[in-house]
Amino acid sequence: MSLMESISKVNRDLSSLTNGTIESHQLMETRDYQKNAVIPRSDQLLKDTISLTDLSPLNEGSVLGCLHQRFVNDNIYTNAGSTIVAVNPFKSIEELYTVDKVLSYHDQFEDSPHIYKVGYEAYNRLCHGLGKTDQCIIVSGESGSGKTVTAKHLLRYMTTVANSHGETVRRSSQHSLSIEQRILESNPILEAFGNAVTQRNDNSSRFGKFILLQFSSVDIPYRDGQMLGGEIQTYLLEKTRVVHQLPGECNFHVFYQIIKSLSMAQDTYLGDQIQKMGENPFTTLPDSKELSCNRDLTETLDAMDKIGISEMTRNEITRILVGILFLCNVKISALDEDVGKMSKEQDEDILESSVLEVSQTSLDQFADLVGLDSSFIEQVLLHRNIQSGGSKRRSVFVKPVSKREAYSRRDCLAMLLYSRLFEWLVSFINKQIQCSTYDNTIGLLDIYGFEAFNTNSLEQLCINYANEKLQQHYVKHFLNDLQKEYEEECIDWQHVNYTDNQACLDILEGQPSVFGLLNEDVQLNRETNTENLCDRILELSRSNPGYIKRPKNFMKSPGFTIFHYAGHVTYDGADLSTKNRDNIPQELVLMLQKSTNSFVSELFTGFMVEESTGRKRKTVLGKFKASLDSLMSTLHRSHVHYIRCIKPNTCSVPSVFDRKFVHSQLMACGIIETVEISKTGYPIRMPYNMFHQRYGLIIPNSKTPPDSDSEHTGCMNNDTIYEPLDMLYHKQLDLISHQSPRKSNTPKRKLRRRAGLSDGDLTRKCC
Ligand code: AOV
Ligand code: MG
Repeated sequence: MSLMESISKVNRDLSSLTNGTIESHQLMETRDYQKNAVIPRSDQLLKDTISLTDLSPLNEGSVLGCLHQRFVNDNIYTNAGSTIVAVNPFKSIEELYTVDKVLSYHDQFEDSPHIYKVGYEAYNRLCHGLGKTDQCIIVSGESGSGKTVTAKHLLRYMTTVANSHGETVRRSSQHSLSIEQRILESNPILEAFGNAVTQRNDNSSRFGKFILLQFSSVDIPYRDGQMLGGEIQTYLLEKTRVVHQLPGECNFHVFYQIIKSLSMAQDTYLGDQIQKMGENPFTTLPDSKELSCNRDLTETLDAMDKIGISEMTRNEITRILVGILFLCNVKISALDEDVGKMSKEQDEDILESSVLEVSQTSLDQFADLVGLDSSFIEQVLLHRNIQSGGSKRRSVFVKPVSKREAYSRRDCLAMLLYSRLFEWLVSFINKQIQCSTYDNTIGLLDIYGFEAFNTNSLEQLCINYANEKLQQHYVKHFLNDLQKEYEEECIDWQHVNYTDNQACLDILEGQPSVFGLLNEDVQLNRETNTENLCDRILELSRSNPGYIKRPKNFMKSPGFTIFHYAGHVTYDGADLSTKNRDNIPQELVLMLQKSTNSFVSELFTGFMVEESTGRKRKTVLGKFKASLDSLMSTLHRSHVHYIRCIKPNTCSVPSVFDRKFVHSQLMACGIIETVEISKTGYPIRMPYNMFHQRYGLIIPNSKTPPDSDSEHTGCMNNDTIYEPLDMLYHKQLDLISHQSPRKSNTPKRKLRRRAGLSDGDLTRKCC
């Protein structure tokens, strides 16, 4: 029998072990696989266990089988050591998220895996000062895996269990919504402005969000662990979406909400404006399933109202949004242009000497809505300022721009307005929810998931870099540091190998790196030649061969392929440098500052554009990296909890569990290694001095408390006692936190073996 035949046979035999969930035609099917693609499996596959650490044998097959079995039974959450795996059901399972459920986890009546349990653990640690008191919950997973929904449920959990007990925190005289309600109301606003339909997710977050919930200290009587406020930090809104969307994708939700709502409101000014424009007023908006599935504008405006945005400001915001749509419809053409005879390339490269004109109707509408004069806008769109001379005798010349540049100035204006509006909203929300004095925090991180499209640009580079950073934090913090700690404490430990993504991060942000080369182009103000830039980037493969590669169609479309932890992605080199430069012409900002509309001019008060060149010139990548570095510092200061979201299939439909697809996600994020380490490791750790403070009384011959967190004098007498005490410490903690006793008995068995004791001896020795 050939190798292929035997593998096929094994495959058939193994299939016959499965239960009735497998269709009969699948049992009959014969497929050929490479030997290393076959995963061993056993009847454990049928086991619906709440914790992957209980699986034996523990391997990719049994983990996959267990998650599948639970998914079929609507048990979407499973423990993987201290991490929770959440498989997106793509259907509503209401009983999972009732208020009773929240309370049953809060009161510890329930212990089965759930995101509320993670919420409980974070809140409990914060309240009882176990180790680092600041907490962070990282929700990760690929695009459409359920991070945003998970983060919303967690936020609801926190606002329910830590609410201000009816005490209304008033920030403005006319609004008396409690702080928790305000925090919750920020969600629909930011989703409307920051989420959009993508190829992967109908409600994809196009910005990263880190919400830091602020709590009172446990020492304040009657106010222990009370939520006092919050602060939202956002990361890189994908503003290019305002002017350009990939095929099958849409603009931000709020635009569709506006069209749907205003086109019905005929007797209003904006409604009339839209009616006048005919059937398809906004050619720049792609058709969208949005119109049927999206929230209504009134919901977004209601949330704005509740959070304290006045009716006048809400109207101004709506006007700006409609204005942006009109602006995107502005057409630019040359007066001497014979459009019919020109090729696309000729059309885009119309010489600077050609006199350009702008379609007046859309421009007038835009000008009216944002409080500017249309001839002033036309002047700014079609001319650029050139400065000459030193700082003392600086002169400014005005030069006409090419058609291509005029369009890019128009797009820049639209993106600038939208991104400032988004920043204004975040800052307004923060003013409404922030508390100046607080003691501890719980951070919830919901960042855009890993993305690989047919065409990937700077946005995907940033998104995938952010995911690499989070993966590195996980690998370093959980898989590496934990094992190092065991080794340092001389615990009998068999090192578990894991995939480190440091080499990929070196390619992205090291010296030299993709980021370095892209930034250098901007700082030295190099004329960008895409092919040359990509060639320089591909040179990086010399130092790190397995992580970057020349794509097959390089000659046709220069770019580079990066092998990320979650899969390989080919980045198109074409617009990378321009997007990274993100040049905002000063003239645009000065124009907006002169708007007669006070809200528009307020948006740009104090807004500074970047210097065009020099080492200090900030780039998009530079700013993004700095914001992520700051996030990483926050994570390092906090006790981190992980939730790994898994997408069960690529079609976003319920009841389909694509094993191959799920397997690739489990492998990429290191779940198998996590489970292995957790199974043999210790689930709870505590500084020595805190241990002594709690248990010193029962430690034989221990009088002196240790001097510091790491000093273990007084916590043990000798090796024999130390080890059983270690067990006692877990046992006591289990009792104190009312958690069920640890399921895994591996450390106990190990200790017994090493100390030569039976279970009974262990207990006697401890107590
Ligand atoms: P993401 O945040 O991980 O993607 P979402 O949280 O937006 O993904 O989830 C995508 C869709 O999956 C949602 O719109 C829901 O329809 C469904 N879904 C997710 N979690 C649940 C759940 N617990 N119960 C029911 N349906 C769910 V992205 O932002 O694209 O990275 O960038
Ligand atoms: Mg999301």
